[in-house]
Amino acid sequence: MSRLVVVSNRIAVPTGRRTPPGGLAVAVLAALKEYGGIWFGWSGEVKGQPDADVEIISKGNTTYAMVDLAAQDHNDYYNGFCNSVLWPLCHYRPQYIEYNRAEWAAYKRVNDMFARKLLPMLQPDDLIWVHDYHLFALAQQLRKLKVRNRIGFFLHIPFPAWGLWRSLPCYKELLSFICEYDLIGFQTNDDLIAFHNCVKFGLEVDSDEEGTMVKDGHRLRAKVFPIGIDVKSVSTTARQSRRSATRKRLIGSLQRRKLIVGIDRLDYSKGLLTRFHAYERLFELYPNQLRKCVFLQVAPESRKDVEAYHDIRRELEEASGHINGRFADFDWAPIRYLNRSFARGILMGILRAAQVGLVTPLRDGMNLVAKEYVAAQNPRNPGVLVLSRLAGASRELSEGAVMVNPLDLDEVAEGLETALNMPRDERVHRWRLMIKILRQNDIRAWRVQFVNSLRESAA
Ligand code: GDG
Repeated sequence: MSRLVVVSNRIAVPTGRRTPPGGLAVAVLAALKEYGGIWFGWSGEVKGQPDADVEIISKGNTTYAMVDLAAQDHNDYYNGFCNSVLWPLCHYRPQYIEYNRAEWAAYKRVNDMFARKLLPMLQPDDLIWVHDYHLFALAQQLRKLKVRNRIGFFLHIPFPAWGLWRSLPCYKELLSFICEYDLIGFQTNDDLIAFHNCVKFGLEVDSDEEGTMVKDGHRLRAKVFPIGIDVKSVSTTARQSRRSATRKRLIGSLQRRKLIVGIDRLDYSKGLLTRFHAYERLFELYPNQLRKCVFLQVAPESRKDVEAYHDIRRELEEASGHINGRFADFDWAPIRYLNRSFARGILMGILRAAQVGLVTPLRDGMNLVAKEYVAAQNPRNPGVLVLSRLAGASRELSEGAVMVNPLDLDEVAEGLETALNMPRDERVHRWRLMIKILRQNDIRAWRVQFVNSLRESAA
C-alpha cells in the first residue's frame, strides 16, 4: 500500500504532554496515527541562513521531517504573503491585505525550497497530500522537479468569491499553480463553487459535472471533503474530565450559574469582539439573565508578528473590562477572558461543563470547536450550540444548532437567550441530530475519502 506523505507549512511533533492549538495539527495527527507515513514541513524555528538541513524524528509509524525558515522568509513568506495577503483574502477581510512583490517572490521561493527538500524522501508510489494556503504552489514546484506522484491538496480555510480573488495582483499565476494538483478538496460546497468560478473566469477553463477541469492537458478534480473530528476521543476525554480537579474548581466557581463557552485562536476571523458585544446585548435585552450566567472565553494568542493582530488583544481586554465594569457584582463577574492556551483534556472538560457553546466566526473554513462542543456533551443532558451561519460547520449542523448571523448582535443575544432557556427534550433532540452527522463525517471518513479520491485520480 502506498505511503502517505503529508506536507503542511507547520508540523507539530506530539510531545506527549500537549497537542498544539490549531485545527490542522489536530486533524493531521489523527490521520497519520492511523495511516503512517511522513509529515514534512516547517519546524517552527527561524534561523539566519536559508537552505537549512532537514531534521528527522521518527515516532511510531510516522516520520516527522522538518526544515527551519530563514528570518527573511519567515517575515516575507509566512507573516507576509501567507498571513497578510492570503489569510485576509480568503476570510473576506480585504482591509487587512498588505501586498508587495517581494513577499509574493518569497512565497514562491519557500514553496520551491519545500519541494527540493522533500524530493529525496519521496518514493515513486507515495501519495502526497498537501495542506492549506501556504502551499498553493507546491505541486507546481514538484512538477518542475519531475515528480510524477499523485498530489492532492486540501484547503482548510474558505476559498473566496471571484470578485475578491481577482483583487489579488498575482491571482492568475497563483490559480494556475493550484491547477497543477491532481485533486483539490474544500470544506464546503460554497468554496467549491467559488473555486470553479475563479478557474472559469480567471483562466477560462470550464469544469464538467463531476468537477473535473482540464488545463494544458492536466486533469484536476475538485471536491468537497468536510473535515470532521475524532468523536469518540473527544467524548471520552470530556467524560473523563469529570473527576479532574480543574473541572471541579470551574464548576464550584460558577455557583450553579450557567456557563457559556467560547474557544478560539485570537484571530479577527473568529469574530471575538462582536461576540463580546453580543453578550453585552444579552443583558440589555434580557436583564433577567444578569447574575444567572458566566461567559468563559479561551483565546490563545496567534501570529503575534502580524500587524493586523496587534489590536485584537487590547480590544478584547477593553471590551471584557467594560462588560465586567458595567454589570459585575461583588460576587459575580459576567465574563472571564483567558488569553492563554490549555491542555486538550482541560478544554474538553470545559466544553462538557458548558450549557452553551458560543461559536460565532465572521468566516471560518469549518470550525472544529463547534464539532468538539457537540461531541463533548453529556447525551442525557446536553448543552446547546449557538453557531454562526458563516462557519463551514453550519453546513452540517444547522438543523441542531441555534443559528445566528454574528453581525446581528440582537440575533446572537436572542440565540443565547433561547439556548439558556431550552428545555431538556429539545436539547436532546437537537444534539442527536448533530452527533449523528458528526459520527458519519468524522475525521476517519474525511481522511479515507480524500485518500481514496486521490488514489482514484491515479487510476
Ligand atoms: C483551521 C481553519 C478549520 C484551541 N485552543 C486550544 C486548542 N484549540 C484547538 C481546538 C480545535 C483547534 O484548536 C481549532 O480549530 P478551528 O477549526 O476552530 O480553527 P483554526 O485553528 O483556525 O483551523 C478552520 C480547521 O483549520 C481544520 O480544517 O476548521 O476553519 O481556520 O481543535 O480545540 N487546543 C489546545 N489548547 C488550546 O488552548 N490543546
